[in-house]
Amino acid sequence: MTPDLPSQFLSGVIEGFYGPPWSPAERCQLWDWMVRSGLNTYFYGPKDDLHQRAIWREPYGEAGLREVKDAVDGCRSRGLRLVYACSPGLDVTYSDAVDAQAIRVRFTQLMEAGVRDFCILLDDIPDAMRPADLARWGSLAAAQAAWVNEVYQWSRSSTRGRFLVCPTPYCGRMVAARHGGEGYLEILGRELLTEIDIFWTGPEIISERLDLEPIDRLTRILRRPPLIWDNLFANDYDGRRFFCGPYAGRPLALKGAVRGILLNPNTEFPLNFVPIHSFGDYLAAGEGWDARASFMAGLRAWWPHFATVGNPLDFADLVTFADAFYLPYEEGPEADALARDIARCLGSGRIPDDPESLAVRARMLRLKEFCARLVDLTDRGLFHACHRRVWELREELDLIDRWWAHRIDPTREGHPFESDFHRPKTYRGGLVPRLQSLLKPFPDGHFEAVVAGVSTGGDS
Ligand code: GDL
Repeated sequence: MTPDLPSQFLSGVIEGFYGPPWSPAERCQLWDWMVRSGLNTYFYGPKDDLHQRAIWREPYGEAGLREVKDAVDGCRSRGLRLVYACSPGLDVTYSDAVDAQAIRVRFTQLMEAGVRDFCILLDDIPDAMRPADLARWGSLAAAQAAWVNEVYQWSRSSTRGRFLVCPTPYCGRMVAARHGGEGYLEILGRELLTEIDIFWTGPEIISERLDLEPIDRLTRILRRPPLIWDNLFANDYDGRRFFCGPYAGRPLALKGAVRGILLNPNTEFPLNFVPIHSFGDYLAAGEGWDARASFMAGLRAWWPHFATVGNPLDFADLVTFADAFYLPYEEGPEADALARDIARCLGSGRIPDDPESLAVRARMLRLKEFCARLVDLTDRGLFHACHRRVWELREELDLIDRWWAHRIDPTREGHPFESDFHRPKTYRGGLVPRLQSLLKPFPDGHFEAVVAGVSTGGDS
């Protein structure tokens, strides 16, 4: 068997979000997109496949196993590496021989189905230790390193594939908060066999930037370069957004500083077209990375998916629309400029009926109309994937437009503004907005309680 050392740079996509896993058909589509973009690795680890976490000890049944085999065949026929994950961390006892046997049984089942590359995910678990583990190892990192080493070494008699682990603290903020215990990364780096790849999401779970200096420091601590689990485009944590912007905030030199980069993207599969396209551009780029140019190229390639059963849409409107769902830390320039211009018109206190303001209103209406027209997409999967977010954007634009009409109508002067279509409780109703109104977040990350409309810093 050819040794498969961590020399290959892993580039690919992680199915590793919370929420409904992708369908077999979506995975086939993904692999085709990956091949076209020059990516080499598909990682299977959806949090809500019950066999991943909740019932990790139970072997897959017939239907589950068929999906595994389809994934093996689908990846193999396209020359892609398939990494299969298991997340035992919620209730594993590292010192329990029965649990050690359970992971071997699971991996044996997967090997028999043709899987060669594995991952043990220990993210998103409490860092409390069972007394037996504490007595034997003294720290969570030592217990996990011993456990993973053991499984890794056992697996070597059957596979030379890559072996990955996601640590319990997997970003800078968690380490700073001592999640996983004091010295977690140092112990893991020292005790985990160096062939095993260690995931890292950057300074944050959702990292705006991945800079070289912290990665170099981490490499020294881990005694190997990390493998990046990139949540830039993940949206499982935010029901109102998706992200179809470019791969941004990562210097090209990052590619030479890590063992690989895998994207854990939007839960709604069809919305990942531009992110994967742009990531492919980034991987291929030799020097000079223009994220916006890559975004525009990705949008042009995505454009055929916006064919409709009626009059064709306008590409310029797609740019504004995609800018509205760009990246977690920024809107794209067109949407950003539109939001600023609308805010200026609404906030000036004067009647917004001058030509400049009316031009802003016209731009806003174009975006609203584009949202409304998406119902005509022939790609129904794409329409369904973005429908709820698009509905919400359209409603907000519609409300502002009604306000605008009210303001410039001399017959309404002095009357309060109301909308027939945005009524109390059916519009922005429910428990979530009520709760959201109680704690106000500030840009620096702190929150203040809001008491009867006034925010208070509590003790301060
Ligand atoms: C996480 C989870 C991931 C989830 C993402 C975004 C890792 C290693 N784990 O913390 O499954 O999709 O946040 O919510 O990132």
